[in-house]
Amino acid sequence: MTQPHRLLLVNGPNLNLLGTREPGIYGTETLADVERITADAASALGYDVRAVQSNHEGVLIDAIHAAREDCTGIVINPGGLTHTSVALRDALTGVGLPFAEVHISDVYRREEFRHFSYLHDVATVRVVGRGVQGYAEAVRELVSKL
Ligand code: CA2
Repeated sequence: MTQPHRLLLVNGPNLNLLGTREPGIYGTETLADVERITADAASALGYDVRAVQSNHEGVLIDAIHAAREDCTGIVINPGGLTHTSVALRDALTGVGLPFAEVHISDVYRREEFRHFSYLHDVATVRVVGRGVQGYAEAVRELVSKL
């Protein structure tokens, strides 16, 4: 069987608020912009993207499980779950797909509680503090390793 040329893009809690508040930290682009930037970067490399955003951990975990069927990699910004969720880590390691962890802001220049990531040692690629263009960088770095 030929490999699917598809990436799953996962955005976690509160990222639906992008572009509406905190522009000094997250910029002025919206979630729709993030999804377009990611899809354009993927398309240039012959990949399409299925995008999911949810404020509910279980919805994210179900989407990650479903990616086993038809995706070759995952680009994920887990939002605040980065710093709290063993369950999200277990979902990502459980499906075994290579994944890129993205953070729009430079979490290492923010509060101490944002410095730890439950994904840091299992992510294939990490892009931190590069703004929303970091999603495009993540696609390119991830695809280069697939
Ligand atoms: O820098 C990132 O991308 C984060 O993953 C964003 C999370 C934060 O908890 C992480 O520490 C770093 C928060 C996403 C919330 O996004 C908002 C966007 C606009 C307004 C309010 C929240």
